[in-house]
Amino acid sequence: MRPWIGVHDGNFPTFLVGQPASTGVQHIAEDGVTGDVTNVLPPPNVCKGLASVYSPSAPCMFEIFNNYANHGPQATLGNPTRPGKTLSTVFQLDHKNANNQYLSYLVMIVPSNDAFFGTDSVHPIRLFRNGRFNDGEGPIHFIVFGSDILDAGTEANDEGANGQMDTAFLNQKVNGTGTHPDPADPTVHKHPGFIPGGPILTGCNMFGGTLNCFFNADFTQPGYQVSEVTIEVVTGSVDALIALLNSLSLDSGIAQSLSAKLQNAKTMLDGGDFNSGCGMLGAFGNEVSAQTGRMIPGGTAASLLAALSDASQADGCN
Ligand SMILES: [Ca+2]
Ligand SMILES: [Ca+2]
Repeated sequence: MRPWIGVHDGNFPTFLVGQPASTGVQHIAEDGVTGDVTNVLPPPNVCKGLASVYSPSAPCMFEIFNNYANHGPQATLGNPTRPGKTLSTVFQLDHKNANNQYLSYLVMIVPSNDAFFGTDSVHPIRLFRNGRFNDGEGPIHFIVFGSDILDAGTEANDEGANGQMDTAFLNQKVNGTGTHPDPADPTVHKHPGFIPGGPILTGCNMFGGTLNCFFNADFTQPGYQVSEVTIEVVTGSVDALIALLNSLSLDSGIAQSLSAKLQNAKTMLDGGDFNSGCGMLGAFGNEVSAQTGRMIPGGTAASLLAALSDASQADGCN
């Protein structure tokens, strides 16, 4: 539910198994509260002012991340998300920016007291290497299994068994209620799974006018798939340049040569190979410059070079 995703320099601390969770991770694991003020659906999702066990002055993940000196963009996606649904977002990153090199994420499991998954402090996802996305290996893709689910250790896993109303998305009415910390283990640890025959595995709730039941939520089953994650390069910066070139009436030999360079650059950039793609854009610029006033009129060349500058900037080539 409501994944938090942030891009940074590789040193942003999220959590460590065996150590107590931060308040920010507690907010995410117990209530899916990431502090994204753009999230307007109930429960109120702002970092501060939660009427709960949390200290009003304690920073939530969103603020911790913004206060981290070497951060890039971050995002919070959606709200309660049903199985099979896809969430996505696009970040504008610069492969040369030291604060755009790694990605971390944290996701709450609902319903639960404090089940979550994500990247720990020492294993953020490396995005760029040698000027290439994923070192030129294509999209980053992986499956999160039930065995990857963690318990934040911040709340007892009562699941409302004794009339408690503490389990988010099942019966909890107010964020932050529950027995804190988890008496079973107050540190982040592998989640033991939901209580067999307990309120979650036998329960249902109404949300958004739909009855949701959780009979298949035993993620301790072998091979249980929780989530599928894909991180890939999205470009398009060269498309405008290609369209401009195609709209011109240049000498066919020159046009073919320039078009080939742009198609190659597009292929390289789409594949995340920024060094080669930027080099190819540079070769395109050199050819345009060399032909300016010869096979390419000066005004036309200026238009191409301006569009090239935009494309180069969008892909961090400058
Ligand atoms: Ca717990
Ligand atoms: Ca709770």
